[in-house]
Amino acid sequence: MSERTLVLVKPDGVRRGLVGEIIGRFERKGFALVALELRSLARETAEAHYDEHRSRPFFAELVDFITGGPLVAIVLEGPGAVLTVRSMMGTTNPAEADSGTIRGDFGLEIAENLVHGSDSLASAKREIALFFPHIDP
Ligand code: 3AN
Repeated sequence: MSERTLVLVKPDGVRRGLVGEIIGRFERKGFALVALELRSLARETAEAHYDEHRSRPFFAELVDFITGGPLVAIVLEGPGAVLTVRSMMGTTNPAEADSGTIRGDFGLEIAENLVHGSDSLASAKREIALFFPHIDP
């Protein structure tokens, strides 16, 4: 079934010039671009986005990082988008991610892991509404 999911090219990906590479992978896979914007996140938006991690020791570092420069927010659409995007990203820690995944090919550190993708359909709906309130999640 066709789904929508939220993808972020995080500030490290933008800084390193990997926006085209990362979006290109999703385009070549066959996903449709529904929304795409370069923007800097307000602290409140970042804290809402990462709400589930609020009690984790790395929360402040995570919010500093994600608000530390422009990122690219994208809504992608396609069959099974949530799971397929997650598999194309690779595991959270890039040092352990498989080659052929975005994190496996371009990352080394967990705190700078280049991309975000919604981890469930429910998260996708919540995150799309947070980033693109005018778009149907
Ligand atoms: P994913 O991004 O693969 O869904 P989550 O949801 O477990 O991973 O973590 C959200 C974000 O929090 C990660 N993308 C990563 O940037 C950051 N993060 C997770 N674990 C750590 C950690 N141990 N140290 C620093 N940052 C972390």
